Amino acid sequence: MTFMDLDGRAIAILQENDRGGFTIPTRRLYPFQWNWDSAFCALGFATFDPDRAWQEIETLFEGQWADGMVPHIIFRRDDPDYFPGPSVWRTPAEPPTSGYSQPPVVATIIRRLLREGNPDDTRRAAALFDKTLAWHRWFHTYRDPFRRGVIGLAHPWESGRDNSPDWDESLRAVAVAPDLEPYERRDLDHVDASERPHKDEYDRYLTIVSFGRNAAWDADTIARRGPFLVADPGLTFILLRADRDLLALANTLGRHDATGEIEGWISLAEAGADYMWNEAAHGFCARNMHDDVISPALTNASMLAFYAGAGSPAQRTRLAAEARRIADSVPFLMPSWDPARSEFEPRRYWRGPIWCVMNYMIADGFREAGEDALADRIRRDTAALIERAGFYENFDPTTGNGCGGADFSWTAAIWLAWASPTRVAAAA
Ligand code: 9WN
Repeated sequence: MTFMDLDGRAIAILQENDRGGFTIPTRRLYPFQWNWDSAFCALGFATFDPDRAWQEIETLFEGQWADGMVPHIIFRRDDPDYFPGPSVWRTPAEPPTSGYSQPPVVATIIRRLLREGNPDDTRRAAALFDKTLAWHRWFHTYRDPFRRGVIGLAHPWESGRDNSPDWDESLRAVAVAPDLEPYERRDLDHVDASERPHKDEYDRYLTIVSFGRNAAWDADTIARRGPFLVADPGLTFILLRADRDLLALANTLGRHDATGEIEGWISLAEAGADYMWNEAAHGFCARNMHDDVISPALTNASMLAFYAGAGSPAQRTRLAAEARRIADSVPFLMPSWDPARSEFEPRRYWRGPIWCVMNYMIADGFREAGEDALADRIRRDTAALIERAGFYENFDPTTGNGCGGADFSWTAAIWLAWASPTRVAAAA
């Protein structure tokens, strides 16, 4: 396929996965609206249907809870292809949703839509401002309960990096509920088991869900007394970057009433990043917020320090050196776990494979930090992976083969918005 053919195919994927105002990530495997997937889809739609881009974010906020949280899945209706569906979550939400959130990339994406859009977009951004502010406040309140300036996840699904070895030790410490309801996974009907989490992990995922259900999904109880709270470089750095973009939006939109609160969050996070610094790994790593045990290795989320503008110059120099080491060790960047580690599995999701959305954010950060060679390599690799394998959910960094679901919405969106050579030419 030529680049133009791939552009056309990417548009077709977004249109085929459009369910009327919102987009599913891929057929069958993920048949609902997912939080950060939708935000990235908006970037793709913006390249050919700007109105539809805004609508994607507006429908995402239809799922927002009264306490400000924007859930990681909006179900709207049940679908036998996915487990666990709304009957397992039993949240009090309408439309039915899950009970955890996902990385808040929305403010950053709204800012980009506004920058590249037309004057009427200001009205749509203004209408989304308070909702986004409330969601950020929810993260700072309920996912940083000890006011450390880092954001913890209450469930691996909240990180968006569900099966990362970052959670292994904290997850092992979760005792599987003896009264766990029997369940049947559906993901294994659609994707090979070698690319998905093990049963041990699913038992614990569902045990954590049952804690939330038994706590009637009270955010304070979940954060303070729940079985799992791990500070995540991914959530922390994505929120720090999103806070900076929300602050810029507040200034553009004349919302000076909000700037003091957002500036406070930014200062806290800039100071808090040190909590996740792992001297042995030369980077920022996940850390259990109850027992302070730190994860041993770098991930693609560690590399988001540049995107967030976090870390001292010395820390950033060491982290960039690690990125170059990893770049020399695999044909394609950026693996989701350090390939030098024994836990590295190039095809099992979040334990090695590459995600285009992570690459987009990491490269953006490297570019802003003046690390142009790394930024260029990541963009070239992303384009090459899609050209060779197609629009897969994720990719094996050792072979470039596609893994997980096919015809994947956010992969198509990232192609259109950033990786396609036609996009690079248009932006030049
Ligand atoms: C659970 C939809 C989602 C992504 C996540 C990714 C995967 C779901 C799952 O798919 O998670 O949320 O069932 O595996 O890990 O990042 O948003 O694409």
